[in-house]
Amino acid sequence: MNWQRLWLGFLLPLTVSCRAVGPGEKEAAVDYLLQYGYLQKPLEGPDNFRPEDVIEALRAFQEASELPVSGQLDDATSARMRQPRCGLEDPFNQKTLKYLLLGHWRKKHLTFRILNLPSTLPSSTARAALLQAFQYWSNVAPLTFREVKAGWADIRLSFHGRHSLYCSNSFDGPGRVLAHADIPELGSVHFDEDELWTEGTYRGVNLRIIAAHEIGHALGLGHSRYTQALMAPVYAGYRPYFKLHPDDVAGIQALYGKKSPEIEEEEEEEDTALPTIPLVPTEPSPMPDPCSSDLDAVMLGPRGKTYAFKGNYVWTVTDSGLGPLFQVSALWEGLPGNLDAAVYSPRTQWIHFFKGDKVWRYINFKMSPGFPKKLNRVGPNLDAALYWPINKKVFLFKGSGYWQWDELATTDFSRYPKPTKGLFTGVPDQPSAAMSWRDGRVYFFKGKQYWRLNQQLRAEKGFPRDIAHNWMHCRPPNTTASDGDTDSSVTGTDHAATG
Ligand SMILES: [Ca+2]
Ligand SMILES: [Ca+2]
Ligand SMILES: [Zn+2]
Ligand SMILES: [Zn+2]
Repeated sequence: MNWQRLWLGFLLPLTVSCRAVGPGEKEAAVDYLLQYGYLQKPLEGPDNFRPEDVIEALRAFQEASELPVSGQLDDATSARMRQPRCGLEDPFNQKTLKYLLLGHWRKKHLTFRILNLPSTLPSSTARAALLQAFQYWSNVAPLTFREVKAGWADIRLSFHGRHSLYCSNSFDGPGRVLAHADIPELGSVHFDEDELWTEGTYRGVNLRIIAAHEIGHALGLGHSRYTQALMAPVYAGYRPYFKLHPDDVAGIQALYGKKSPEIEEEEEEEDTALPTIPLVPTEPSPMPDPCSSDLDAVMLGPRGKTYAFKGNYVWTVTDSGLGPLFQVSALWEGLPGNLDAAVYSPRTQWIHFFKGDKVWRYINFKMSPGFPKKLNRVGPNLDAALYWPINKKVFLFKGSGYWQWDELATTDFSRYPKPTKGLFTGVPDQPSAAMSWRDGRVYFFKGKQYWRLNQQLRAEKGFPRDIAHNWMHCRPPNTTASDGDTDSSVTGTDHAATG
């Protein structure tokens, strides 16, 4: 790393703000600041960043990069942005100069699997580099990593390129983004197959160091503001005598504690005593029955597809019947099951999924960089979400209140939540799901029933009705043949015919 930093150090006094910056370079810088979380989408849409916001973002980036803080796009700043780096965001909004924690595993004995290797290294060298990468962490924290050659593993390492069937984040060819990883307890660690992966040389990109960095993410560490830490976002180059920075060690020990020799021995005994325990990926969850389940979330997705979510499963609802049940994570990689809410916005093409205090963003089935994020400005554990095409806003519901969110503006949430009943008349508190549908109506779902709202957002007469019968194409319950049922069969054709 050091020659690069030295080079920058020499360069700085000579070139700071001496040269006019071309428009292309400025755009690239804004893209970079956006991509890595220094700059947020502005009020007026994607093209108009307020100059003061860009300056502020540049200052934050320069501060985090240990560059002179000018707020100007000088040569040193541009050069820094061109350096190869990790694909994860730098959420450096806090001022503490300390490791950042993103989550942790609830166990200390983890398995890993190497799914493929780079073509640029002999496979034994590449494997040794990856194994060594795990060791940096197990040397300082009470963690063990056991390789498995088949089946599920907690941490899965693989190389992919610009396009990948199984990863929602594509890579960008040689240079720039080198690798990315999921935070706990997801476990994907991906390397850009277009890099020149090397070991023991200053040429190319050192596989061992980058793997150790990405495994750090997989274990729950975020980016460090110490540019010399392993967890710094920018690749600092090959170091023959590489070791963890004190900030890396403090970070992993904050998550998993310090390594103590006695604990290690105990754990090894445990491991040998139970060698044949099958590895279960996640707690198996029962497949829901669309005819008898309530729903976690519903969404009118891209291309007018209606999705219903329950537990770990999702299925589509069409006029002619239901699609097959898929694991949620099989369609949206990296997304957990048991969601709180889901909403697709035709305005931005963004799909937002909510669960607990987190939000995930996807475009189609690709997760956007930097997600999931923490839900800071609206309450956690939302009930439901919908997009309302009339005002092009996203509505988030919890309990008896709602937040109205403009996806492309910095919304002032200080006056929210507002009472749901003030805007949506006749709908239940704590809805289990909600959406605007193809017929232009808003639907609320709760338990086994749903409500349809008219253009004035009032629940229509004759509702609630039966979800299973009218949406899930289930036979009406044969126990009762009340007016409710005759009404339902009308709605069944009603909502099906309009699509
Ligand atoms: Ca790359
Ligand atoms: Ca829900
Ligand atoms: Zn990183
Ligand atoms: Zn990937």
